[in-house]
Amino acid sequence: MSKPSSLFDRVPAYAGDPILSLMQLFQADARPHKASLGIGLYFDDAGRIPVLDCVRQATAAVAGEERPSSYLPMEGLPAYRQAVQALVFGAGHEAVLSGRIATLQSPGGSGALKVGADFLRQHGTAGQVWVSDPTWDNHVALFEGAGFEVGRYPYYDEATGGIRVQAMIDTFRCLPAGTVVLLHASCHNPTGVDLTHADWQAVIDVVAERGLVPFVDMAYQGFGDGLDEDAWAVRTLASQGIEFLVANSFSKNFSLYGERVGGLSVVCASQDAAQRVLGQLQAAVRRNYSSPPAYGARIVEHVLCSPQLLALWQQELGAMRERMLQMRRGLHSALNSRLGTQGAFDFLLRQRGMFSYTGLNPAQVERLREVHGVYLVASGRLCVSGLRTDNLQHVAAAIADVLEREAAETA
Ligand code: KET
Repeated sequence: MSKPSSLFDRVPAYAGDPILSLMQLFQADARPHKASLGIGLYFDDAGRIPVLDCVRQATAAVAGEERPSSYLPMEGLPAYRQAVQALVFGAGHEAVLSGRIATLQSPGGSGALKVGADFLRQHGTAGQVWVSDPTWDNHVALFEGAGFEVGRYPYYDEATGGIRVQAMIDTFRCLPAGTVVLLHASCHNPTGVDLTHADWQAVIDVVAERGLVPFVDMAYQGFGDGLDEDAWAVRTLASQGIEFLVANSFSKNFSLYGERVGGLSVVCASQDAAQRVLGQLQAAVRRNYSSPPAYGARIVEHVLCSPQLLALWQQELGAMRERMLQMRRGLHSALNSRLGTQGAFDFLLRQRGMFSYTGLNPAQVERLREVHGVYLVASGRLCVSGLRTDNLQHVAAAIADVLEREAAETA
């Protein structure tokens, strides 16, 4: 008699996530000179994930409050939600003052994207979302998981290192009304290449003309040019009467990855609509995870609501941003001097945020990892915050090696 088959015999093995699996490989690597330039984590110049001073102070204050751990409301803490609106849109923005934004506390940026996608799938008009080519891989999985069909609009131009704005707009022009378009507020992941203000305006015009629904992912507010600067597109969309969604995250800018702190805001035409939308967001939360975790949100709320800690956070965030720019400049000059080139790596200086798209192919990325212990994502994405004063030369030598090898092989 053959053994009865078990329920899960046919469950396929998981191939692993292209970004998260790198973190495990890296941790298992015993080489002391290894460099983590894969996952989007901010490291300081000593290679540590920092505990921000503002977070340290807020943690002490929150711990001293000693309150029972009841469930939070489905939509999260009221003061936190208000603080998120002020940070994302600006406290004096007409859309905030008129109460036409529904904001929800979410488990990180990912939780905001999932709740927003579920909400749109149920109450939006079309089951299609278009994402940039390329984009953060998980966008596709998240939206497909919520029942969307995912299309890709042209974005990065490999030939110039810029953006194919006209092709992007032409694609938008052909999309049916109600189609969701996923846009990156700043610090585009994985390319580091952002739309200019003029590009944004052209995109907003076609979004308005076609009745498209922007879903803006703002995972890196403050990592590009500043808190207000990085929110420019979001605030402009809100001023121009567009109805749209924004997912924001405090994983990176507060260095609070594990606490899962973020927000989802839906900008509506009226306060009445925002109240009904908030109700349906609550329903979406209830059937996903019921209510959000409290700890990280209390810390972020404490910082955002205290003028002194808010100023400290802005200062610490500014230092993180400056360090990443410094590392971009450092890698740029180290590569140019090793390879005797001049303009070849200028993209490092033009791109913004944590990531640079290097143009290295999967075989080169593999060689970087295997031979040199330098970890990049297979797409060639390099996380500049994994660079440090004391590993810049090693990383530059490793990249120079794989580039020279390729040149020798093709000669
Ligand atoms: N959006 C984007 C564009 C993004 O890069 C990340 C994380 C998230 C949302 C998720 O944010 P969170 O608050 O952690 O849920 N990106 C890095 C980590 C990851 O892949 O999860 C990364 O690209 O390395």
